Amino acid sequence: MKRLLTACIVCFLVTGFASGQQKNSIINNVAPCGPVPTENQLRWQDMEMYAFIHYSLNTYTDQEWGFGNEDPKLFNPSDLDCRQWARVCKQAGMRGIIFTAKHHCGFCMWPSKYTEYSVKNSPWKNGQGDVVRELADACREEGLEFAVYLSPWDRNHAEYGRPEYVTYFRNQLRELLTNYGDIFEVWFDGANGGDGWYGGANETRKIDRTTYYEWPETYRMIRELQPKCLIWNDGSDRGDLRWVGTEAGNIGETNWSLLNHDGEVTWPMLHYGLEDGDSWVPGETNTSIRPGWFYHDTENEHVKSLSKLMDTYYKSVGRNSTLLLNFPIAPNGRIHPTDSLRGIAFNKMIQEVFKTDLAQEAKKKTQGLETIITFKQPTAFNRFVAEENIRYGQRVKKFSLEAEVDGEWVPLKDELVENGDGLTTIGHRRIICFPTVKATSLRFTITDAKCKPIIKRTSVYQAPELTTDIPDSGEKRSSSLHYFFSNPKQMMIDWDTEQTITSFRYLPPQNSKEGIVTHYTLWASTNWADWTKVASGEFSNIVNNPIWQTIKFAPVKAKILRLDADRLADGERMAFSDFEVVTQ
Ligand code: FUL
Repeated sequence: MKRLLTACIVCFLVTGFASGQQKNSIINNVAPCGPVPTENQLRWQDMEMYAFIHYSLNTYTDQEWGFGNEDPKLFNPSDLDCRQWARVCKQAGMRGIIFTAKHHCGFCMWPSKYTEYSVKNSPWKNGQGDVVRELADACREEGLEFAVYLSPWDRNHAEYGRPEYVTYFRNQLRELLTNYGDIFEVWFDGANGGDGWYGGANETRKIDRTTYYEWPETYRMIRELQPKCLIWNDGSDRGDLRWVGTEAGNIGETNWSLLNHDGEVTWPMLHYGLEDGDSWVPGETNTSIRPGWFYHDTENEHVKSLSKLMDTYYKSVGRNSTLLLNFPIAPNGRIHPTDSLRGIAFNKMIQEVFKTDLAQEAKKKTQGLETIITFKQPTAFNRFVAEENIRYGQRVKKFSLEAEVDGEWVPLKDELVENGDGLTTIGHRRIICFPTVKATSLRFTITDAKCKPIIKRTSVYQAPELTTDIPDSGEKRSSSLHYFFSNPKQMMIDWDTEQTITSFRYLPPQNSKEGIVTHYTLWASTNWADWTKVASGEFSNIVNNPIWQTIKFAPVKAKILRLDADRLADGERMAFSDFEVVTQ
């Protein structure tokens, strides 16, 4: 195995290994290694997951990009509820929301005083409404951070392409940065298709992205108005954060948080960062929970599955990036129940996977660049997490992982990485996924680093397998009902609207006793937070005679039902052939 020849000491700052005082003294002696993050970037990186919300006239025209001539009168949601958005996002584990205050069509979701093309000329709330305000308030109530997407490309504005438009754009940005409290990020989409309505000109307008928007001037204004705000810009001027070169929801397995301040940025630089870059510009992985960014009825069946979302998590947060996950708003003004459920299930699964750090109870020994975690007894695990203290720069280039099985060291590979380069870069957090291994010890070896590595934490987990016998995407849909498994022994059933429920019916698997629920508890909730026990008991003789089982109870109001499998006839996961809910 290749090792560094320099005698390096890995500073482990895990609780229990170094006391608080030791921590400080170790850290105080460390010199930064290359570019380092700003306080804003450090805070941002800790957010890990936050939501995008796409909502505009497109929602009513079934488009992804509006042309700029869509009628503001189309904006008239029956049930717009920013609190619902914020609640869903919070339960989905999002720490903030970035809202499309203005998308490419130019329609403003706040009553900007610089244009007539906004909510003020829509029938919604008789033109008195302000979606940006409602969402900013809702975020604050839920303890979420708030941010705005303001499209530089504006297909409505007559002056787009001329200097007057840049003044208009800056005026709008000033409104957003002064009237809505703290803004954690501004998102300047670089898309520019050229053609548009442009106040009736209906033509193609090309701009020079490197000069037209005069970004340095705009950045100065942002820094002055919102000193804690991060700038995302995939245009020519380097902001604080970078795009990762794809909207599919993944960043490179090698991911340096560095770029060069000047010069062209190529796709590999976006996706993998630049090992020797001169500036700290970390990658933000943006993707939508659906195929599109805006809501389309036709995509209701294509909301990303739980396993796809977990894959996205591992390939973003697990690769030294953050995850910006989009929830589109449906025409009624709410997040669709399928998206909410999937988002919530996603967060629950993350909590489930990272619930117990198996390394806590184990013995950890670090010598030079090698750490051995020895378990009390052979232990099954399938996830390894390493975190660098990035405050002092990103240092680790390569590392290896091995498990000791029956006295032999077996190499562990990242199953989400196809190339043969081994394990590369750590950064803020690197999660390595591999098939479950039962081992007595785990060896983590840093084989190449730019400077003396500073590892903040290492941890080990056993994630439940997401196997096909628990469908993570094929929700049962009878009328407006959806269901999913929040864990192998718990099924959630949700409706778009509150129901009065009188019984629940369960048909067990017909050909095997594996997964048959013999003892159950049924819970009801109207808000995901408060649960009322509806019934509990046993399904008598269910194994020998696997027929429909009916649980009857006094009518109960619920939006969500939860079935806990308290005991199974066999196996570790509940299973069923069918179920029904009887409503009044
Ligand atoms: C892209 C835009 O063109 C899409 O409409 C969407 O807003 C996405 C986040 O960025 O560049």
